[in-house]
Amino acid sequence: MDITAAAEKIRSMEIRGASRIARFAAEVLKDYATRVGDNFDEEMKRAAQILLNTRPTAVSLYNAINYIMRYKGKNVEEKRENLIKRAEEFISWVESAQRRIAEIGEKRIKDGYTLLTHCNSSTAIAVIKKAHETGKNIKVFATESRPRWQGHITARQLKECGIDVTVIVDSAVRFFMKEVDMVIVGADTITANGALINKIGTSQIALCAKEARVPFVVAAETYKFSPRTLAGELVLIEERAEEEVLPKDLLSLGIKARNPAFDVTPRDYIDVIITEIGAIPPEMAYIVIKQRLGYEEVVEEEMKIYDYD
Ligand code: RUB
Repeated sequence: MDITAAAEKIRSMEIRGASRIARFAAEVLKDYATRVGDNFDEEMKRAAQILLNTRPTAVSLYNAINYIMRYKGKNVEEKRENLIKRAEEFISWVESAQRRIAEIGEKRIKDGYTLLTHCNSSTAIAVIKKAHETGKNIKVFATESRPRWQGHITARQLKECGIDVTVIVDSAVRFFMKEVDMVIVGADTITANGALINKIGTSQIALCAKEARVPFVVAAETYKFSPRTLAGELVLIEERAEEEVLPKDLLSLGIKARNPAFDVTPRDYIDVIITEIGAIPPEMAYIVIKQRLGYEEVVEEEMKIYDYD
């Protein structure tokens, strides 16, 4: 696939959700590597940069690209082979991590639980599905997740598995929280200090959960942890077009809209992060980044190569 077309699929949210975006980028780079000629390094770097400039918030994209772009080889053929191998390794990391998270996470869900989830997280859904498959009788509240209605995708996916699911408007979370036993959401990024960046509205849900003493659980693969934040960088929150929020007739009156796609939930609101290496407290984010993501290599070398626009 043409790199610009692939990037557009991510930008337009045809491909969306942090895991899917990362996996898609890995597949695109792998495919591109099979077609690049002599200018291998320059061409691959250019492709990586185009993909990186699509959506700035989910660090999974950055981590996927960094993992793959650390290919080595003495000549173009060796480099190509190594890049393809690394892309395949990353893709199997995505698959196996989600399976493991589902196994670990489902243990937190008791028979008869009512869960609440926000947006459409394939990782959170994997946990919920696993609990259902192990025979637990569960109900799920899925928030609409305005303005892009990802909650409808979640509701459909859960219903297709035979799970009892009820869609609620985003502003009804506090109203229903007293009926909820556990909140489970995915992650776009986990920062070095254990904060969660996820779909806009997540932090309000965490606030309501804390008030009602309902556990707030995050399902996140270790490639959602951000080495850049360990180097002191702040996560850039994507702000999308006004048109996603307001119809044209209102915009034409000069009414403005703001449309941040994500927000930050401080670590004090998070009970546990379910990763493929275990159910960890958010305070462990620093260790995950140091040990799992090759912090020194990523931050001190590659961070100089890739810049967001
Ligand atoms: C998706 C979103 C999801 C995370 C995790 O936002 O916030 O909760 O990406 O998803 P958008 P997953 O729809 O704007 O991409 O667990 O599938 O990686």
